[in-house]
Amino acid sequence: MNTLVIYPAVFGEPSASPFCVKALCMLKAAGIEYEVEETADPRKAPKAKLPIMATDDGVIADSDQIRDYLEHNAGIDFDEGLDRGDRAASRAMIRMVEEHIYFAIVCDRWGNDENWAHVREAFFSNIPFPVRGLISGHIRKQALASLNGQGMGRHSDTERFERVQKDIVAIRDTIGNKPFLFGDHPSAADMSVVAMLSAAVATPVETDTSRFIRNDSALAAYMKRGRERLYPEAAP
Ligand SMILES: N[C@@H](CCC(=O)N[C@@H](CS)C(=O)NCC(=O)O)C(=O)O
Repeated sequence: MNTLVIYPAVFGEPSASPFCVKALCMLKAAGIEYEVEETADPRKAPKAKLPIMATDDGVIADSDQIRDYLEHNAGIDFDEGLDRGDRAASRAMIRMVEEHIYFAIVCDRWGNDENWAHVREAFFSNIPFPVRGLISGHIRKQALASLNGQGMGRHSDTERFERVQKDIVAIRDTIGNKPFLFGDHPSAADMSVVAMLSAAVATPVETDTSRFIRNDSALAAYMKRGRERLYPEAAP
């Protein structure tokens, strides 16, 4: 049996992490048997990040490698029907969303004091009260240092939004009049994009990014379609 290990549900999403939501979507689409284990502590994972998937062949870390594993072992092609050009565009789209927009969302959640109050409550409330503040403060400090190292944390709120807004418009323009990014059916990129935009919108206190996505009727319709197809249990 495959076991997908993810962060628990939060803010109306099936997991606090868009990478975990994407992995859930892939497992559902692959049609294989699996169970889900939730943990708030990634330290024992091979790369100290979630999601991971325990399989008969060992532990697979990273949603990208989980995709490779499923495509090689479950006979699925998440980009079925896409030509080479669209497959290339899909890969670039996934990288843009996961390696750029994602970090802006982390800034909005962990850097913004108003959002941090919600994140602290949602992620750390099971830690005993006397040490909760210390542990959550330490983890926040580490998260902000990583954002600084990665670079996104060095931009002002306005600069960050200006960068991410261009990416979001590129997503909207790629969808165009189609139901999904590359056609009538969701492909691998939709799993990343729907999970990531949903994470942005689910951020408790509105930011420029969440407002921009929420107020865009084409994107809102796309996300609704995507959630209904990919993880209907969380669709409104
Ligand atoms: N490239 C990884 C990214 C996974 C990732 O960044 N997970 C975050 C949560 S969204 C995490 O576990 N972070 C823990 C940490 O950095 O300490 C994937 O696609 O699975």
